[in-house]
Amino acid sequence: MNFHILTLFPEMVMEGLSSSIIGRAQDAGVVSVRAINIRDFTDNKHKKVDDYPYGGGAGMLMQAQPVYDAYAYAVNTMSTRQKPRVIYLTPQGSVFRQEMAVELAREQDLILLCGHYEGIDERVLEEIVTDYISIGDYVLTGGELPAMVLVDAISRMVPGVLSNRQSGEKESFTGYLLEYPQYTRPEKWRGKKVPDTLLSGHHANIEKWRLEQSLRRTRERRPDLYRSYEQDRERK
Ligand code: 58G
Repeated sequence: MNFHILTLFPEMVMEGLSSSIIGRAQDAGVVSVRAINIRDFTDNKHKKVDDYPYGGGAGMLMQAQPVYDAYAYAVNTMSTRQKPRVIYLTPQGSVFRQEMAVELAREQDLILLCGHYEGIDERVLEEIVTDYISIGDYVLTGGELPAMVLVDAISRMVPGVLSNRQSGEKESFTGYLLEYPQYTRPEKWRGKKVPDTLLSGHHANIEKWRLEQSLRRTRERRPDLYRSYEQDRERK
């Protein structure tokens, strides 16, 4: 999986994705992340990339020209010949979900477009964007954090990024349910014991306990997900 991130803050995304599991996946060559600085592509002699919105209103907009030229550079320097999907991170997109991470992990290349200021001139978006994605219903100062969220969530669904033991497969099957609570040593901490079932070694009982916990936790914390889970079961 090759990510190409179009941004005004290349150091921010490269640093954020260089540690831990995603950093290791890059070292291993399973994932690559390249940040392309939109400012490097402006035709403006003062390196300006923004201007006032027609019709008035607050703030500035990123101009079409540098965004388009950065995009063209990304496509022309990619190994694949096919046209890649281009994701614009915006509060006006579809809210990102695990199933989308699974689907996007099958692509060979993805271009992520990060906006700043009050957004980007609509004409270049119409020209290049294939998917509008939001990471949640709030507004941020830039698309970089959402882009990093996508790179992380998509990368961990790419074969070879997680070890077999931590494999991301299960999530996609369990689908609508939250994870059960987990415990590690010591057996007793501040007077609180690890639940007996988990110490019993009785695997069928452990599975049953975990499912019950997942159901209760989902019902209490995410009633919306719980309803989807129930509806999904009714259909089967
Ligand atoms: C309104 C304000 C429209 C993604 C800003 C567009 C990006 C939140 C998300 C913007 C983002 C999210 C400029 C800054 C997009 C542009 C960017 N904020 N919820 N802000 O995924």
